[in-house]
Amino acid sequence: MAKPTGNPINDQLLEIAAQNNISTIWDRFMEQEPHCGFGTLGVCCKICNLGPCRIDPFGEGAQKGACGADADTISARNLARNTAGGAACHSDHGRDLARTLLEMGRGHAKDYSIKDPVKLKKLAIEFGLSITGKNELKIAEELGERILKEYGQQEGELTLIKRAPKKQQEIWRKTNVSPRGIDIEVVQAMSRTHIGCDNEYKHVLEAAIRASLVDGWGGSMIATELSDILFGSPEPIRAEINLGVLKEDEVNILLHGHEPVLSDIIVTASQDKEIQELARKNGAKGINLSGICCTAAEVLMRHGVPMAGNFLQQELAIVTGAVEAMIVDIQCIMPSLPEVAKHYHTKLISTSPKAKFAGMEHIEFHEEKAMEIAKKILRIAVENYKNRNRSKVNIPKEKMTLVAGFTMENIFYNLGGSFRPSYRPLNDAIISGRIRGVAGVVGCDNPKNESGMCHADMVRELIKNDVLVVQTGCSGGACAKAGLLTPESAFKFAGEGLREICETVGIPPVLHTGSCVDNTRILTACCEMVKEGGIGNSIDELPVAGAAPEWMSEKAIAIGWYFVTSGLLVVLGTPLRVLGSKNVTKYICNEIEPIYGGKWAFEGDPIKAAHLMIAHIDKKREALKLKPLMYAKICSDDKLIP
Ligand code: BF8
Repeated sequence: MAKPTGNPINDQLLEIAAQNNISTIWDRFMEQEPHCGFGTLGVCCKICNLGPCRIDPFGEGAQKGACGADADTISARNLARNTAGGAACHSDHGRDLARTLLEMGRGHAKDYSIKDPVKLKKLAIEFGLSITGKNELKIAEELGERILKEYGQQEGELTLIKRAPKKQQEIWRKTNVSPRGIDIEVVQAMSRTHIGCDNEYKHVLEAAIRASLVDGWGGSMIATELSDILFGSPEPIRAEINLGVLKEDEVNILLHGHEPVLSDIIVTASQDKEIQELARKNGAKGINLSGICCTAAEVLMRHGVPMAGNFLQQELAIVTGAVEAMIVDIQCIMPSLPEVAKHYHTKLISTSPKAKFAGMEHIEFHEEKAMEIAKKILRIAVENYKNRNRSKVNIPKEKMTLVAGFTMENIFYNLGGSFRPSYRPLNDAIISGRIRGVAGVVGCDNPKNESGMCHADMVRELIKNDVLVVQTGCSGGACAKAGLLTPESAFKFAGEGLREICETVGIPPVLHTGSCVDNTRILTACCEMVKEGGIGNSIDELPVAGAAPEWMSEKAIAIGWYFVTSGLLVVLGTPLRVLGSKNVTKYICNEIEPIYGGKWAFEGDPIKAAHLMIAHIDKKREALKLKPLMYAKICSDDKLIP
């Protein structure tokens, strides 16, 4: 059986899985141990068929691959390809939303509508469109076309780069990384890293940086904006999280993946009278939707749909025996799910033209027939309720409440600017020393760690030290399960200064801002903090830091890169696979800071990692000559003096 995960609910379900001979991610992870040292250090090259080649990190064996590539070239190329993979995923997500907007504007996707017309118009103007005399559909059509053009743009600069402070834009131009279009930078990261192409490691990493910038200031930012326009800009909302949200007497349907184009329609379709009636006819009291992974964050923030679990809990959700259907689209969906589902009645339905899974039923989703397809899928789920084997049902009792739905816009109001929306209250709280600074804690959960414990430990340490935390993705889920995402948690866990702010405004000390593409909300919030003034003229001057304590996906690498090159320190719980090259490690963890203002750091202990961030925030406060902290705390490298 898998080793204990540090999370009692997971352990309880893992025991049931073991009794039934069901292999889970923890078992397969252990089978892989010890992990290949060459791969871990980034010095295994599989790019061409001269190899695979590997460099001896101890300097005794081969120091060059068959083509002559050394550890610097190999690890830089691997990292650039990972970054391109992550950027491609997020950017394709944004592209699909642009296509949905376009099809809706053309009248072909009638089940969608504009939910945030103010944002639609604002974004259209930002993209240089004239909106005078045009109705919303026309604007949507033109904006969809305009954004899709930006994907294929060959020269110039991305439109949304202009949101960044001037200094960041100048740095990117000066270092030749300002992205021209979205697709070109991803393609070029791949072409430059082909055998015998770009070999000088810093130059190879330039391709990685460009690809990451098209993610942060392109594809992901577009995905966030268009999701708000099409599905509604989130508002703070109270909801529930953890596998305890599954219900004994209702049809449990899990929405898993990333793109809200299908999941949002499923939420509407599930309220349809005919579907509800069908549920009752099949013996259920109703339909209980809940989410896994970032799709969960999308429907949680907009509809209050509970979040069943994070990435690591997707198999365990099926092991509860109470799930009638899991509907998946793209990203972070384990190929193992059909094997787990064989032991239960759960139907697995894949829906994206981009992703099929051996052993899953595929019902392809198309925007033109959104509602029809959503209802078809729901009927399958509902009719499966009668097949539930009660003797196999083990729904854990544990669930937690959370408040989610914070955005760059509504934070204006939540931080006390009700009459004059403004970041002033936040900046003033930082200037006066009530809040020390802001930390973005984001990313996946990983069996290398203890099921989300690293996130919670790190975040508790940060808020204890008056650092306001913003979160996305599975990290937000992990901290919600630890009870950190309620206003009440400020009383229990926050330092005195942060607690005062949270009490006054009624917000949690940890703000959930959505899915992984919504990390761009953190970028835009940083831009607003700079604009408001008093805490720096560029992102790299802000007392802000980022972390992904349990990262695992390529998307996390792309996200980390765009934060680093936008000026922030990013601390990872496990290192990027570059340690086999001293030069690449030194470059990305040190030498890059004077160029871009940010850098990478690797620290496995979440408390020490929190203190790296606090020390960084303090360094920025000092440079800005801000007032001492109101409730003085001095941070040394490894210890806080209260
Ligand atoms: O995009 S945090 S495990 S679900 S990659 Fe995946 Fe990581 Fe979760 Fe969402 Ni993000």
